[in-house]
Amino acid sequence: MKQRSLGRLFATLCLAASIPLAFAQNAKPNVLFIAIDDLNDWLGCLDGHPNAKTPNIDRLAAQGVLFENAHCQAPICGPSRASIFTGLYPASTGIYLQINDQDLKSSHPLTEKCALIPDYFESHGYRTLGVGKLYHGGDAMNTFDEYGGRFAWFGPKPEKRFKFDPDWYDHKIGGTQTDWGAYPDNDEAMTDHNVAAWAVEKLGHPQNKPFFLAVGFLRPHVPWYTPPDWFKHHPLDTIQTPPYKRNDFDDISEMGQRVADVPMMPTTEELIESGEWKRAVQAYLTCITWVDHQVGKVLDALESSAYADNTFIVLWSDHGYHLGEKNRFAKQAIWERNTRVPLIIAGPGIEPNRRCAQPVGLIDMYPTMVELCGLPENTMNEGRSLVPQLNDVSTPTEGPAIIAYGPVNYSIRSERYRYTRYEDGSEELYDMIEDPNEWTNLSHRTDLQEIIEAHKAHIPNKAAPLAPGSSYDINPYFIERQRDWLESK
Ligand SMILES: [Ca+2]
Ligand SMILES: [Ca+2]
Repeated sequence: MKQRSLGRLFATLCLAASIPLAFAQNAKPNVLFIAIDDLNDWLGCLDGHPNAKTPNIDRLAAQGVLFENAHCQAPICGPSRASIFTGLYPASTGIYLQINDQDLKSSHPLTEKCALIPDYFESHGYRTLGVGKLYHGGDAMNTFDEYGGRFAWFGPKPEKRFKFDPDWYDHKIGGTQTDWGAYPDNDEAMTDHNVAAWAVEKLGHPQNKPFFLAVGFLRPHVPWYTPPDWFKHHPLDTIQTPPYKRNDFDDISEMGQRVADVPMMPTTEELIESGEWKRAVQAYLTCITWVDHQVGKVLDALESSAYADNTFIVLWSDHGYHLGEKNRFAKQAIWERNTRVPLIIAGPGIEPNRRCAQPVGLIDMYPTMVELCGLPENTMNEGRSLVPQLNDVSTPTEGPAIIAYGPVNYSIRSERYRYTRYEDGSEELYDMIEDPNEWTNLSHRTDLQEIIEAHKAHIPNKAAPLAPGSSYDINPYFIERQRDWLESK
């Protein structure tokens, strides 16, 4: 996308003394809502990894506000997306774990009553369009006026795995799509290629109503396959592995380790032994560069469309991912790299090239978009509108980001600290400025008890029991506990 000219930008800013006033009742802006699956903070603009190559997402960040301390509300697809689309916290709905999509609305009196994002926009005069992975499952796609398809769930798959199969290891339990390598031969076979093409086509069509267009990309979700040509962006000899400390778990509880234990997934020690760590990192980075390119096509299409000047762009990922830190290659934990996500908001009246360090949640996107578009506030929304931060990035948010993993494990992320409390009461506290890798658990420091108490106060007092339809079979701890959580009232 070409940089907007300064004159044009200045004119836009003058029109928009504050963002919500920018649009009269009858001239509603559009929304382009871009979801990326399993993308951690390995973006050029987020400084998450020295090899990150994401020119298109970086240029979007340069056009708006990059929330550099944004977090999911649950560290796995289903509940994270349920929280985003309902505007409700997992502790309110009971959707902490994967849930069958047909149960999303009926799982709790609150979700039954709430309007999912597309429904809310539709009821306020919008045409809603969606394509690719938005909700975790398929049924809720009916909430869009027009849905372009999901294409293949995991993307194209070769007949045989290239690098990793849990069946090769005696001690592995369960199946995983995790694998990496160059596949298929051409871009056209990739899910994301088709998702981008559908969105580009829609942006070329005249719309007689304001639109909400949601575009859900699949990579870098496993398997980490991209066509061979994409690997040239990340030559193996340039790849740096992320920081890993062998005795890192010495100062955390057994419960903390159990909650994060996903036996089917590769461990760092295994990939060090097989010599595959760098290749796994290379493939994940390549998938990110691949998806960045697809995002770029959609941004280009918007820029050259009739909607370039009256469309808000919101780009996010549903949760983060470990690529060897903490002896794991997985999501499904409540450490920083599992919950920190890209969140960028750009559009008319939003100052370009700003970074907001305030803690925010993906749950805040719903009320933010509602306010940006001048729709009436949805009083059921539990998130906070980020319009004050879009107007001035130094405006403090009212509280930290709250992340749940099951009804009894929480992580609270403030501007500086990350506090975590597990089911058995064991705790972790990290100073994210001094210790960005979360290597030194400070929860036993007597001089920090006040800080701990201040964070602990944000753990929900009441947690809804596990929503019916939840099922989670990848982690022994959750398999053991979820029946109790379903029954607890
Ligand atoms: Ca995901
Ligand atoms: Ca440690």
